[in-house]
Amino acid sequence: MGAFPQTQYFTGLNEPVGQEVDLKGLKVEGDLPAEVRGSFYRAVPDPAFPPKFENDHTLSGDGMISRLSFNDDGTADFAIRFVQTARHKAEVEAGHARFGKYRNPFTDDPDVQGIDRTVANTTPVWHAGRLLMAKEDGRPYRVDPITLETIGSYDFGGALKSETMTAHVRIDAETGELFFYGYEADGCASTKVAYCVVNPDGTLKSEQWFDAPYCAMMHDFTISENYALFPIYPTTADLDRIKAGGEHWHHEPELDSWLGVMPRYGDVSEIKWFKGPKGCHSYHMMNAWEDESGMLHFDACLNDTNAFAFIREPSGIVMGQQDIKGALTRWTVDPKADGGEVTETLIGPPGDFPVIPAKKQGKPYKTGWMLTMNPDLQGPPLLAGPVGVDFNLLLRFDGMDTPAPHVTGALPLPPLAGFNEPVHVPASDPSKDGWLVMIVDQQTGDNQFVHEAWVVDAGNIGAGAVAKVTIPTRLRPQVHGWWVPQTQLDALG
Ligand code: V55
Ligand code: FE
Repeated sequence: MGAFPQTQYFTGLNEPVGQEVDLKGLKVEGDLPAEVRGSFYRAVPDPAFPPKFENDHTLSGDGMISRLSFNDDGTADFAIRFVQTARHKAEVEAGHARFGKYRNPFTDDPDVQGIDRTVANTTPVWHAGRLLMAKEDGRPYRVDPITLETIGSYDFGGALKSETMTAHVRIDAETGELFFYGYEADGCASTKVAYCVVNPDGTLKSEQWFDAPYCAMMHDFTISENYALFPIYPTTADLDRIKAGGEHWHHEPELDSWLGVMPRYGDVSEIKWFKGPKGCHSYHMMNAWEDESGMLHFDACLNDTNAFAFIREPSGIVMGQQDIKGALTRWTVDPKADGGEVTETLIGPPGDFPVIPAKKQGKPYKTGWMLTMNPDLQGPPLLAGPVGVDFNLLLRFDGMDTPAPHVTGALPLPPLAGFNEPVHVPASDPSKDGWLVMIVDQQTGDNQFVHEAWVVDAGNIGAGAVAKVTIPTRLRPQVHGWWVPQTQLDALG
């Protein structure tokens, strides 16, 4: 077995860990709010073996599912397990990597052709009492929410036809329905997109297929009360390139972006396409909502190019990470119009990992939170994650349902520290803001790190953590998380 490449994706905080742990009765310092009772699940990519290709990166890492549970007695438990994907098992069996480049099956060892190559490493999705580890290049894996044992690849009881399911689903808290899509639904570099609605009991209610304007990396989407919104940004796949052993994604700055809008219970033939700016890209949307006049607003963390250097570089885009321009950006369209162009408004600073209360999904909302870089940092940032630098400032926005949202709170970290994406824990009193829970990483020496879970008052983030749990084991950066209240875990029986 060779060594891991000595690149930013495999060194420092990004150094692979690959250790399954079970830590019980961890001490919670400070005042843990009674409302923070439940489990914080996290998806963590962590390659078990050095990759076949030196230019491999974060997105290929084997999925690990992590659970931080806050106990009745005021302590916390922490566990992490590999998702036992078919790919992980095939590699453990051989003792080395057998699958090749990110989303390029033509670079795999011949004897693993046909084995499901997804790594289930992006989002733990909780719906209808099931926990799914999702990644956009394949179907999710179902995991036991208590033991973290892998149950197996999940296809909604045989109902799902799409070969893929996105890692970014949307749940309407009022109806309990799960909305999702899968792109490249029938194979590598296909334009087919499957749009799916899942009943509150977890049964698949509908699956409809449509064609995207081109094969794009469709990482996230949104719903509003009446519509489903599909953004298309020009990070594109090409089958010939992939067959020749090239990268799955290239970013194309000269290509238009699009926003597809359809009635969320309608027929895919009703999709209208609204044109956006050329060359832009967003990984995550904060929300979509309709105002009183019926205009539809789509709020996204938009950049002028793809945020990942390992996508820009093979595309011939030469620029430093710090030269990317971005903003929390609103695209407004009249959903009754027959297409046209989006109206773009910049409503906040650059950043990513937007968070809103689950009950505001698809609805006019007042408040959101987001991670960004602290412009006043008095020292070096923490080098980690897929872009190479960790976010170190948490912001709160209010007035999201107005034309001019504004920053109403900020929590900066010191040098050499970074936030992982927070989850929102609702308050029992709906007029209260609830809590944000997240892992904070801090570098304390040469290849030495401290990892803490922070519980922050979502209504007063500037006050910092009201409670903290030190996690006494090395952690790799997380992608997305999910909060599951204890009442829902108890209801599993
Ligand atoms: C992202 C992450 C992925 C992926 C595609 O953060 C995009 C964006 C962790 O895997 O496969
Ligand atoms: Fe994501």
